[in-house]
Amino acid sequence: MTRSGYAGRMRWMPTFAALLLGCAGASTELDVPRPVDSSVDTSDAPLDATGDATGDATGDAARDADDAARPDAADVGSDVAADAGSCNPAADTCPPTKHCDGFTLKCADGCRADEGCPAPKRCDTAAHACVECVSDDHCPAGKKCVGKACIDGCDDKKPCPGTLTCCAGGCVDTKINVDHCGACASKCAIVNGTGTCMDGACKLWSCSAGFGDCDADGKSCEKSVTDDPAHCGACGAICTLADAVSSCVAGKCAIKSCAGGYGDCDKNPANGCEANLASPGNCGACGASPAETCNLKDDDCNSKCDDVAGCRTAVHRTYKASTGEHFYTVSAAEATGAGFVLEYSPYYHLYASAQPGLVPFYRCWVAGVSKHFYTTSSTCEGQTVESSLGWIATSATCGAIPLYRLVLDANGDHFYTTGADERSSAIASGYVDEGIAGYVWAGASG
Ligand SMILES: [Ca+2]
Ligand SMILES: [Ca+2]
Ligand SMILES: [Ca+2]
Ligand SMILES: [Ca+2]
Repeated sequence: MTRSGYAGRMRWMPTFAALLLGCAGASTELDVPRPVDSSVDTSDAPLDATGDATGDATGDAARDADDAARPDAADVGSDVAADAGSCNPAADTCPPTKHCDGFTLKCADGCRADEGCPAPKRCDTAAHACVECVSDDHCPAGKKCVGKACIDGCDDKKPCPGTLTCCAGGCVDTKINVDHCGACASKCAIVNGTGTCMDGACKLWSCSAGFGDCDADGKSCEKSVTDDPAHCGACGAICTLADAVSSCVAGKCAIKSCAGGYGDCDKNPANGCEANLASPGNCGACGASPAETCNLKDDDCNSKCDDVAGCRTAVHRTYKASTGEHFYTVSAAEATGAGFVLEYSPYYHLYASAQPGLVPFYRCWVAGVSKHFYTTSSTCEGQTVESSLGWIATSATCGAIPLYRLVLDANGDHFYTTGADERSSAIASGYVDEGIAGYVWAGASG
């Protein structure tokens, strides 16, 4: 070791140099502190050449000889040992788990090298702390050293392990990664849905609420299933509501309109237009119960036409054996007077007043045979008009039944019956069928 070696030591801790040199037994000339390093080096030369000559030749000679046999590090180590624990930060020989503190020049806690840390930790030689990593090289593939810790990351110099690909600084499996499906930045995007990356190809995973993959291409949820009655709530979910034209509202089947004669009276679209609007309580409209009136219609939808009192008038059937005349009258007294015997009271009914579709049923007198007959002819077919019994139907309306007309040529008696069997019997006994006189009602109402 030369004198410059001592000068170098003085560079780190000039104020401590006296103690160090004193312990080593160096010459007192070197004990003089040098305030500035550079000046030490330059001023040492003339010092050694002159005033130091004696000192160098004596005290230094023995130590220099010892120095020559050992490397500087060992030399310093021995100095540290000799100096009761002192060390040299520039040639740290502290145990690996410790380091030479630059201020105290003593071994302090904190690693000085990797071997001072439990594997696989590394020594952060600046902070003298055991850390996971100091540089990217200390991290496995697919991880980078950030903040002394290996975290996921990659770049050109730090590739990903195995078959993973470095995309946007991260290691991904492009076979399954939805953001990098098949290739970096190839995002697996599904129209109105979410996708999944399978073997590098983007596949439909699920559709967003209200949409469906109705063309089943597995790539898009192209169809809104909230407003199409053919795809209502789901693809192919057809709205088929009873007696209704369906619509789809918010993904549920709804009634656009009802078939004629039907109504959605319970406001429950599931059972369609469930109400027959020709039923009691829903007569003509939901909840409607119109009153029955004399109009040849079942106003209250109870399947009984004009089932209300006062619509019809009773016609009695009577017979006079002495003349063989069948007589029909609305007068009960007339039906039993002048030798007439009541057969049916009432026999049938006519309407008491005019209604659409009804015509007067005239009572006529045939002077030639002194008998009555009945016809819708306003001129009594050329005979004498006596009166009108009431109003008769020309078709089987409102529960009307046929009133058959026959005549017996032998005495000119006109016979009217509502019984087909009786008509047949009459024909069998000599009466001639004259067809249907009109349509009458068996009951006073209904
Ligand atoms: Ca599709
Ligand atoms: Ca309904
Ligand atoms: Ca009725
Ligand atoms: Ca009616």
